Amino acid sequence: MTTYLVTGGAGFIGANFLDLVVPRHPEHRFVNVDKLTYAANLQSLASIEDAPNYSLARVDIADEAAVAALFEANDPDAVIHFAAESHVDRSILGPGEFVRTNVHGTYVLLEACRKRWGRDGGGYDGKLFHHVSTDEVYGSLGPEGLFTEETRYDPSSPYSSSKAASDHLVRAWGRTYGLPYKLTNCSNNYGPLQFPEKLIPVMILNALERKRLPIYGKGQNVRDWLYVTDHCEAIWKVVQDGVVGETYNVGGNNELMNVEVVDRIIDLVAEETGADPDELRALKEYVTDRPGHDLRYAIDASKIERELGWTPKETFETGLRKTVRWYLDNDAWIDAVRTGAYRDWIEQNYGER
Ligand code: NAD
Ligand code: TDX
Repeated sequence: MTTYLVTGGAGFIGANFLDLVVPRHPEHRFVNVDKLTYAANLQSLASIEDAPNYSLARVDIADEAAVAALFEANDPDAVIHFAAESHVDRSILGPGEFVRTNVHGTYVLLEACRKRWGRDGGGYDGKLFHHVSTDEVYGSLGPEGLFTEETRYDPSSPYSSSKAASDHLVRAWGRTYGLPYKLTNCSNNYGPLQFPEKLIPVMILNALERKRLPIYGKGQNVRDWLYVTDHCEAIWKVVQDGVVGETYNVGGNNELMNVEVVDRIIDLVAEETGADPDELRALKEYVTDRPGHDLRYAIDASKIERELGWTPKETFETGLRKTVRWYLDNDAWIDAVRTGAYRDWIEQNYGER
């Protein structure tokens, strides 16, 4: 039996990950370590909350004493580290929490692993720190080229620079203390359970409610979209079969301009609900651009494909249809995330654009 501490397991990707691996691996124990911030939703974990190999620990990863007690109580073999402040626009309006959780929180976890597993503990044999990171650490591409694992770091936003810092800490703990680590840097995820502050759920829910569809700048920025379960399968594959000390880029080979994404959402919402697509198209509104807005992200995922045999299963068409259907079918989940704090955020972010 392996005990995995899965940080940030009540968020979008973490919950999809637990939903996939907990039922599939009754022989392992999964402890979800989550502070339960605005981005968490326990309803996302309804299908596994009673599983005998699953438990939840409400812990702030930046709290050294709480993390030490967590390690003492659970004696983990591996950490799969999803927990982060993840939204670029929030990082622009309030960067402090991003440094605290993403940088200091990662440091606290690394130190907890070093103390428990390192020279003073039982040793690093069979132990693993898997760090879940983003392609945004590489900065912005022009019209040509792809990010490889060798691309120089050049982050633009407080979010991406905090993730870049955390990547550097993980590699430094590997080189200096011998901590066994693996890293994945993934492109934009979409799918069920994504908090409605990110592009795709904002556009789906606004289209359903006939609210304006706010497109930053000219809408020409390009992102590489990957369905969330494809990302989760990639992480599990790297955790199981990846080489310690290696980094794997994960992407969907699926580059689209933001306006193209919005147009596809409009078509699908119209198709699924019988709405008039022209009425939905009229909701599109070009608003003030994001400061420091990266133009284009694109991933070369050939290393994980070649070395570990991972490829995405969903196309953007199949994945986006599933996603639209999921938001149509899950009113209770949507109501649960739309607290007063959510409404304040919408007002703050979009109010003056
Ligand atoms: P999310 O914002 O949906 O969820 C983050 C989770 O972390 C939440 O459950 C939150 O409660 C928890 N958390 C935040 N601060 C914490 C703290 N101090 N202690 C403990 N838990 C805390 O994020 P997501 O989109 O699921 O992203 C998960 C990870 O994947 C992040 O590390 C992110 O950088 C990375 N990533 C995300 C994407 C994407 O497109 N969403 C792409 C590539 C990489
Ligand atoms: O209302 C919007 N209008 C708009 O035009 C929003 C919310 C976004 N956008 C644009 C900005 C980006 O070019 O859409 C694109 C995608 O925006 P986000 O969904 O905020 O994602 P992004 O900034 O690309 O970052 C995401 O992918 C990489 C995640 O939030 C990160 O956690 C991940 O690391």
